[in-house]
Amino acid sequence: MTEYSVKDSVAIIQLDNPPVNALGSKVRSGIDKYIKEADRDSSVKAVVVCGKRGNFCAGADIKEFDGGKKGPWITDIGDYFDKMKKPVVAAIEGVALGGGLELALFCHYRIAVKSARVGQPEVAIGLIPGGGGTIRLPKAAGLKNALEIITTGNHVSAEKAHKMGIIDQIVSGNIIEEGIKFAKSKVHLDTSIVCLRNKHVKVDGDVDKVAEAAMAKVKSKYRGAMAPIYCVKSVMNSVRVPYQKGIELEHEYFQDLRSSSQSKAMRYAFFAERAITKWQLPSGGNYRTAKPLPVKTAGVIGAGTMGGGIALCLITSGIPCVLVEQNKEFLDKGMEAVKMQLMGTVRLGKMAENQAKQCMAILKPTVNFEDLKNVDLVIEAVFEDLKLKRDIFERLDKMCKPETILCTNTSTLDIDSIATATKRQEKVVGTHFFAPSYIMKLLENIYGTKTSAETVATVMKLGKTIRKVPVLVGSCTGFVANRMLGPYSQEAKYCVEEGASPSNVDNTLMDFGMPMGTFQVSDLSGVDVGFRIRREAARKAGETLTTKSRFFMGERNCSLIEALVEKGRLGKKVGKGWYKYDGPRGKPVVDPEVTQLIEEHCRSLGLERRTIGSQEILERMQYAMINEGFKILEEGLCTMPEEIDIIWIYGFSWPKYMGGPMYYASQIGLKKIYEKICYFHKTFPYSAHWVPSSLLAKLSKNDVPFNKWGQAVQGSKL
Ligand code: 3H9
Repeated sequence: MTEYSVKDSVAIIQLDNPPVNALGSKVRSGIDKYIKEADRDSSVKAVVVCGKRGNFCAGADIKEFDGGKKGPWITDIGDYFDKMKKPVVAAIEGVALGGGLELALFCHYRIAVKSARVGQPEVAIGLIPGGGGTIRLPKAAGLKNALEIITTGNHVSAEKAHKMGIIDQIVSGNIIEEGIKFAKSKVHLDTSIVCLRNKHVKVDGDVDKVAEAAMAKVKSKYRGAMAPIYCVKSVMNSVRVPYQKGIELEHEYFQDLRSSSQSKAMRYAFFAERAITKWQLPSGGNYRTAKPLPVKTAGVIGAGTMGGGIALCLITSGIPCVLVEQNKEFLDKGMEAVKMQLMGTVRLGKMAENQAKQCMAILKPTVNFEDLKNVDLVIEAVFEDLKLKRDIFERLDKMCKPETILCTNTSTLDIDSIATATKRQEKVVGTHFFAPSYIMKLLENIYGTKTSAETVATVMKLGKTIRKVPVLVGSCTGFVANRMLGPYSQEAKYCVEEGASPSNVDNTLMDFGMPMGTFQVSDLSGVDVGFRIRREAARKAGETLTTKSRFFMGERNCSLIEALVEKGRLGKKVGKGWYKYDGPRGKPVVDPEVTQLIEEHCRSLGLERRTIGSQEILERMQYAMINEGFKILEEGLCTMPEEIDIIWIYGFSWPKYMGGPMYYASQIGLKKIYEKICYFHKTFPYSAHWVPSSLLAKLSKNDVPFNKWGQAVQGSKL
């Protein structure tokens, strides 16, 4: 766990806790023991603290947070470091995160290789740094930098950290040798001068104003989340109260947050994000055995909003991309949008201008389909039209080299129905991006009956390369994300038909923690988009949808979308939809015309309206979607509830501090949810989404804990 050796009169304390040298209780005990041993040994003149396997330390062992406090706490060990007369040097490679950076901040000096990263990412798991970081990082980096690092949780490169004063020297070569050399050069210096405990915090401007601005920023940026607020409070203590008091308050806040439901949910989400990388196919292939193919070049078909965004993801990740459109006009329009998006990234300071130029240089726009001949992977992003997609796949199959993987960005169509147009079904896979595709993190990868494990491994790896969170799911109409979104948004409309207003619904969702309400999203993506999807479904079913249709395909129907489209209310792009907008950047404003439209719609259909409270809105929207989630598990389209939760977190911005809908269900209690679903099924018999999932029935009856749901899904006894 922690190793000790002496070389050249320098003691080396090396953290050894695979995979990332987390500061578990045994590691902390080891550091505590060895720092005292180094201090006692008169032949030792200095100490180097470092980590094994190319990493310094990724912070506390998050798994230990669910139990009680064990072993010495990092600040207690740090107090001993502070008293040491022998210089202690943190020699950093890989990462020094969370408690890892805090450990380094207790050392008198910090050196790092250029590729190292440091940070305090505790906020991402609903915590504040609890090992002195909120008090000592401001002393090393200044108040402003510390606030930024601690409230965002962002990693900082070694070079940037050096400029901020966190790192004393950037080194190259063997990190232990460099550590020894550096430590020896400091042997005769007074350690109390460099000890961070004794340093003052650099403050730019008035302390109260800095605090006010930081608080306002985190409250608006992370609405509803507790940890960022505590981060600001605790960092401000570094300039407001004496050192020891600051450390004590930090510990108090940390412990409160550690036992909070928000942090528990976020810790769950952290491990869920890692669990879903361990995918498996029903046919047997899995993440361990399947080798991804290299993707050195790629192609995208369709330069519309989706295709352009996907091309951007590829080129900004260094993958040369051929972008194909059917004609020059569409291609030019698409290229202009890609350029604008890149320029926006430059303006935001997220990319240097020459980097943007390099990205554009590896994007090849073309109207010649043949240019896709030699790419390693193609992503088709054309209209949601099966015949068109099948034609494209048939052409691609004939033209592309045999190794090329063919991906479809369909959001609804069954993968097999597209794959069967080719003679390489094992190389056909769904890669469903979410709008806006350059920004949204989720990549829903969908396997068909014949998709090979090698193909899946390739798109899972590609997802990571292009900075997405890839989740593997089975194929069905709408896949996991849109299939669950269906009942969720249908219930929103039914609530409006029964008496709520669109703003009642949206405000309820935003109070819960969603960044936007469902009607605001509909306005943003275009009311006509939903309208066209419904019209197409009606056409296929041989039905006609009108503003008066109470039933559609044998189920309850709400035709408010048709009523809005009839009045030209197509969404934000035309300044009016469910709300009205003052210009393209305007905020949604309640429009009396819509209120009147809804009331008239209900009157003409003889629908009675009543007051609907926020609890009912939430229960109907969320339980309908959770019920669908259990059906998805039951059908084996996901292998674990974590996959569904990550899809909602990264695809629809479900608040991480609520852990995802399936985790949320486990916190409410399955029995309660099941009973409510049965009640809604009785009350609203014409909605298939209220037919209770039989898996949910079984799990709730047997009170199966969340961590056993996956086994239940895979068929073992409940
Ligand atoms: C803290 O420090 C509190 C202090 O302020 C106060 C107390 C001192 N614990 O992400 P990967 C596992 S709070 C336990 O796939 P990568 C992870 O689950 C902590 N396990 O690799 C996975 O396991 P498995 C603050 C951890 O290369 C494996 O390591 N620190 C921890 O893409 C590989 O992880 C953080 O929040 C941990 N701390 O990324 C840092 N970290 O193979 C959290 C990782 O079984 N960690 N694991 O699935 C990270 O950000 C990334 O893991 C890291 C590596 C960048 C380090």
